[in-house]
Amino acid sequence: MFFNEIFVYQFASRNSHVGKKKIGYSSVSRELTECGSCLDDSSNDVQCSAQREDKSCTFVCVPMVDGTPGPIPQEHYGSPWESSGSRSKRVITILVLAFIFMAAGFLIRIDIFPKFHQRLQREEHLTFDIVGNNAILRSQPLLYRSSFHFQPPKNWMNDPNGPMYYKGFYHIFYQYNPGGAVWGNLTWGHAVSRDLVHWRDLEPALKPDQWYDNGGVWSGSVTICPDGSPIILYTGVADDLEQSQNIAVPEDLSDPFLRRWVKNPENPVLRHPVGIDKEDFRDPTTAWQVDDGSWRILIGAKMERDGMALLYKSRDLRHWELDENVLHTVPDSGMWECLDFFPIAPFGREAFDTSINGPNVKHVLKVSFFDDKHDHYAVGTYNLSTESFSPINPALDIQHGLHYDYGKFYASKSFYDPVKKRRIVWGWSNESDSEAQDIAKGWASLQAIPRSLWLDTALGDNLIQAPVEEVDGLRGSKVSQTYVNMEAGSVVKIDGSSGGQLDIEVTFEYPYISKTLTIEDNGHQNEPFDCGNGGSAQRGLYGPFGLLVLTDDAFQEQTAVFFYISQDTDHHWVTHFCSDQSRSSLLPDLDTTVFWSDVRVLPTENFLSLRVLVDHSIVESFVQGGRMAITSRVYPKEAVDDQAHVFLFNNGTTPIKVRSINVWQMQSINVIPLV
Ligand code: DQQ
Repeated sequence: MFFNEIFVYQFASRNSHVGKKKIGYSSVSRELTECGSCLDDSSNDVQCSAQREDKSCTFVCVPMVDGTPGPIPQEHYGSPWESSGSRSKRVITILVLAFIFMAAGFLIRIDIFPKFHQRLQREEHLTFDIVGNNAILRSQPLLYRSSFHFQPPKNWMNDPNGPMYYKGFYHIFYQYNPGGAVWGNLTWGHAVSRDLVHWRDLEPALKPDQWYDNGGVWSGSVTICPDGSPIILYTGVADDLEQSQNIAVPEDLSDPFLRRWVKNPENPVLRHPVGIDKEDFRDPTTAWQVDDGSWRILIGAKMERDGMALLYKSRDLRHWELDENVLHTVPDSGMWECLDFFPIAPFGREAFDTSINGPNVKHVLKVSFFDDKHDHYAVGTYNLSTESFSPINPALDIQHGLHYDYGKFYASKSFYDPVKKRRIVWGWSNESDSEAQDIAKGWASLQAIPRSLWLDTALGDNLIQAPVEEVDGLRGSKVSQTYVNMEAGSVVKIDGSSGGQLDIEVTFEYPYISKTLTIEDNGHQNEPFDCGNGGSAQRGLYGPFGLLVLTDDAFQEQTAVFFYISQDTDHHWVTHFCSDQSRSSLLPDLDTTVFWSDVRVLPTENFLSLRVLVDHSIVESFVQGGRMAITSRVYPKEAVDDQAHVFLFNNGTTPIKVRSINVWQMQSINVIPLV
């Protein structure tokens, strides 16, 4: 039997060891991995035991040959989870080689660094300076491509995954089918941006290539570890449809694009628990760290028909235990997908990083309901001792009402932007056309404009959403009008506002409503208002009034986004906002749903405000300062580009005053394909 000379090294941090101790057996020692793990490489060949102290790990590994101890095999050091011993050897080798190379370069007067710098500059230039594929000729297949929303150069995309900021770049990953314009073969597409506006699409970060994810690399999140390195947690789907949770880490942390990711050899790190079907266990959240240093994640699940947020605990992000409590559950709500859970400041727009908690901190729980394809949320408190979430306003719990968006916006995912100290949410905007049309277009789905999120302090239980401020930088020429009187049944064209790429802001005066009016005056004869029942063609006392966008001069095609104020059956006047896809196009086979919901208007607010981003096939409306939002997808045939106009309209029977309207032409962004 052979024994190596044996030392145990203790590491205080990634790169510095604090001492070594001779103990008598072959050993491998290791610092804590990025997120505090003592990662054990035990196998049939090597048996290790790990001891985790406060900030360091000690491994004692006994190499096994035919069941007896032997020398440590070299390949044991080769994985991305390598010991710092092998890492430092490699660093020394690289430094020596670099020195020899530089000395040789100096001797033969090769100008190494200027060339290197030129290359870097060219990369930068490539990243953001060339004309993007979205801006090229808008011939038929491109007619409905967006010009300032993110979409990959071709093919199918759905959920946003693991958004983050790393070394000067915003990253977005997304569910992507490299093989076509329909859902399937899911990989993690990947793009980077300096400004959340212009993008460079990269090669997919994760592909289905392991037994546990051969059926698809599904949604997940990124957690930024305390040392700044990111770690992906994602759902893998096996051939037998089992959903499991898995880890991947960057191969090279010095690459700000993080182009290559390595799956953990110990995947899957989480299998579905007893009582949860193998097909109902997915979409891990970003992890958050609590006071004792341990981590938490949520995973979406259902038991029978009850949707729930399963809570898992870990000391190292790799070994997880199911908590006896579920964080939250709603009977009969169906499968919960793509959960998001984050803290929010009680005042102001400045956001908190995901692990912040305390007496003044509120939390947002967002659940994507598989059954109705909407992102429901509630503002509440997270009680760490009971590991539970309770909504501030029980009447606004997850199942009741608040959605990020009442239209086409799903599977959203937020992240904390450390640069501007804000929380940004991305959401998937699916198509309203048919699968056959998507195949003909060669692409399907957009990401909605990234939105900043903060608490609506006036209400305390509601969020405000606004396009990230960087979008304002795309505004070009502008037309404005102020104090426009809209008589009953009138339509006013906004000259100079034609085109398919617009940012529109409009403010209406809230109409005076006499207290003596009855529900009959309102014309609804005790029927509760339903915007789906005729859309903008309904006629009441106060509404519909608003905007027609992507509308041709003959009004054959029009997308109406509008307010409608009506008295409900308990005699309260309620303001509604609707986005009507039903008259948007002369083309067949489109989803013609009218999306709508109530708008919460404070007694002190004597106005109604609306901001609409129009981008060829997407109409994204932010209402009352961002208190609610609705996204529609439309495909006009005639009302395109310079045949697409903007009108103010009032189809109600009471005159309405417009305080102001501003319409900006929007510039196209660059989405540079991988070259
Ligand atoms: N999309 C992913 C799932 C997720 C669903 C698969 C939500 O992980 O639950 O593409 O749209």
